[in-house]
Amino acid sequence: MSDLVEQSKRSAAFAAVDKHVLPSVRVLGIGSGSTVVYAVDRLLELKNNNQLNPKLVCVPTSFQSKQLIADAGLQAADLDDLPILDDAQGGFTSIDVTIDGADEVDSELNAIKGGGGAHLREKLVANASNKLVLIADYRKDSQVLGEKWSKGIPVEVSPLAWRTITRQLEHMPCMQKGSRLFEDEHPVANLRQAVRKAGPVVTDNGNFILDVCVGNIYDPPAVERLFKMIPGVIEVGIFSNMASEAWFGNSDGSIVCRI
Ligand code: ABF
Repeated sequence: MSDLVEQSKRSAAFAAVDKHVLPSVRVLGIGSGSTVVYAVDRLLELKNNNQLNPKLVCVPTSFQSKQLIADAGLQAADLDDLPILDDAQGGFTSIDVTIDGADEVDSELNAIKGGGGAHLREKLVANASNKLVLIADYRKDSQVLGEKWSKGIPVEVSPLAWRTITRQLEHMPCMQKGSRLFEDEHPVANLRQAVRKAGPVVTDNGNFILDVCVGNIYDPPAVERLFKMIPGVIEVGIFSNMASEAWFGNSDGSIVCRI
């Protein structure tokens, strides 16, 4: 990875943490991936300067993020062990803000996630958060999903029916009610393989991942819903209308925040 890319991940992560992890934040979701490592670096600096809430609790989205939290000496908690923030108002969120990476983010803040295979837990944590803030380098910033991320939409599936689900995904129509959902007439779903042909990648939850190539995605919420309806699909790596902000580090050292 070039220094420029690493520097841009770091600057996006630091800026997002500085804006959102104020001493008032009690519960923080911690995403997964290499950009989030920089976010935790910044949290550690703030902790050492006594600038974090002393009661801060962090909610991990993967074994990797659990380890990052532990290594930084921060307190971890599981999502369902936390109280609901605004119970009296009938809400369901228990996390103030979650900071997470992404594989691609479009102009409306829809995202592809799951390149690291953690999108089930990432979506559960994002859904339970008042705010989802994405952090990424300039290579992930796009107008239309699929423009930049060419590896396909990560779909976590039950190992019991992955071949059936593969066929069903590959027969998914690209049009619905006269409008185009995605570019390719014939989607291709690839079972994600471990390095050196060591068999399928198995997620933290014991499932497989299909990477579904469809070209550009013109209607992310509709594609997310369609894929999600297939029995055996556990979670789809399209996060439509979930993020409230995305921070991108640019190659010239500047930072862009999209809202
Ligand atoms: C997680 O890590 C994922 O949803 C996404 O696939 C990936 C991004 O990783 P990186 O920050 O290393 O590009 O956030």
